[in-house]
Amino acid sequence: MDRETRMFAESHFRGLRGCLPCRVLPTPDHVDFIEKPDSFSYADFFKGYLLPNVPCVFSSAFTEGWGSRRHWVTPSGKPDFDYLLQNYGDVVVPVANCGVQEYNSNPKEHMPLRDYISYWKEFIQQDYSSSRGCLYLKDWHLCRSPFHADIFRSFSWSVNICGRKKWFFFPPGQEEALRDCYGSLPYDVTASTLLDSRQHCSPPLEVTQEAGEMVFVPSGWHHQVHNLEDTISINHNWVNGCNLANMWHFLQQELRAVQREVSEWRDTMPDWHHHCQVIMKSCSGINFEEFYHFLKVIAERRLLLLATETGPGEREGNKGTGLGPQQAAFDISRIAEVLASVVAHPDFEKLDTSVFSPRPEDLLQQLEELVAATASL
Ligand SMILES: O=C(O)CCC(=O)C(=O)O
Ligand SMILES: [Fe+2]
Repeated sequence: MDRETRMFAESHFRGLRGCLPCRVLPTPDHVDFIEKPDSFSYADFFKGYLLPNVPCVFSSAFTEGWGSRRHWVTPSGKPDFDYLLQNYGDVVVPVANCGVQEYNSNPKEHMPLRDYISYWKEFIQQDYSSSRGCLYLKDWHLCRSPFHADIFRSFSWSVNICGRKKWFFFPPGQEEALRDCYGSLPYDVTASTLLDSRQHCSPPLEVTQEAGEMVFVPSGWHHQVHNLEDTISINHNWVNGCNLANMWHFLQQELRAVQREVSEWRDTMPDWHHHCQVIMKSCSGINFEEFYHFLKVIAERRLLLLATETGPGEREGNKGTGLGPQQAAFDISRIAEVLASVVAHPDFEKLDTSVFSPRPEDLLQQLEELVAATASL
């Protein structure tokens, strides 16, 4: 990240005055397609998509050099089962049954990839049907995934190594109009039974993703994905200074939901707040203590980077290869803002933070001092 981009980003967040970005920006009416890697920089991505939190699609030119696009795919563009079998046949993979709904997801089983590939070949031979139903290999997706937003409101990218997918995107907040009378989100946003509720929100943004193309999924955008043909894709999720506040907002919502569920025991259980954190951990995968630990680990890495990389000639970052001091300084300013809110949260105050190292208030003070010191970096 260069200095100008960081200044742009920091003034963007100052302008939001603590509001979540997704609540204030208008929704685009289309998804941008980015054609040429040579004329598109990380700063362009940061300013055009990460900060405003809007989706985009990168052309297959961006993934042309990927080994998986050469090795996993036959010359006719189909999954290369022989190659996958030879190289990964023994790997045990999680497989979901898409025909069976279990809450808002699908039941999963584990099997060696070779068994999954036998199933897949048979499925193709039987004209895309099987008495075993439509089985979905997690991470190497084979069929549609239910409507969801990504874990912890992370960003993600998804590349089709081969095959095509259809994406439906709803900007943050629009999913509220799709909830049923119990507050649950629909399993399938394309279901005809949903047409009524879909009248209350704008139509989703639709994208057809071709082989080699990469879709950027912004934070908190609900989406549903359909495989249009035999498809292998690689996905990656991440959080940075741009969506960290969204993650914290999401975790507070999760805790409130737990507290609502078990509110009737509040007065009879002396350690009710502690139990809410335990339940939150098991339902959401993380609790407030772990979130503090997450902030701490990232903050310490950024502090280290700033301490070692702020010599002359280092200030603009490593021309796209590493994080660079400007991004580190930006992330620290965002962590400081979020940590200030964490420390002041009544449920965080109930934790025994005297055993945390460093103490949250001390880390916050250190970060705030650094924010002041790096303002002119
Ligand atoms: O491609 C798919 O089937 C779903 C990808 C996705 O949205 C995810 O893994 O979060
Ligand atoms: Fe997703």
